[in-house]
Amino acid sequence: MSCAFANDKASKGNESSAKDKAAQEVVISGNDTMQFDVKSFEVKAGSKVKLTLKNVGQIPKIAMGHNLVVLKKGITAVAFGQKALGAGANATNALPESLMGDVIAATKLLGPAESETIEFTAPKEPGSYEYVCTFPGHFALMRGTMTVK
Ligand SMILES: [Cu+2]
Repeated sequence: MSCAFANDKASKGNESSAKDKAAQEVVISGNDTMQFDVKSFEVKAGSKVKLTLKNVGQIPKIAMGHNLVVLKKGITAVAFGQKALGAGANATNALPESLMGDVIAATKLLGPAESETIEFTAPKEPGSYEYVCTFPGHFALMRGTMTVK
């Protein structure tokens, strides 16, 4: 009786295709002049993505923190940045919980010399997906596009 149900995984989109190899890695840094060094990158639809954000600046987090938030299709970085402000985004909570419905993946807010690596699955639907830093005001400059092919 021990393992009788071990294979009883629900059919939850279990796609183990042959091309499902190692995760694609993307490394992006943010700096004290509110810039991402990578403003666009490409991923394969449905593949695993390993994304690292590094804050390479020196200004304290409370004044120049950075995160990277990948948005669902059709949501622009600018519109989302404004929405975040409207929802109360601030220097310690840059990404209010109430906005997570628009988000594919997000790093936490990083201070100087910090980095974080997140993993997510790229959308299956090809197209452009914008990303943004939601530290208040940064969306004006800190944004880019993930292209899913
Ligand atoms: Cu930022």
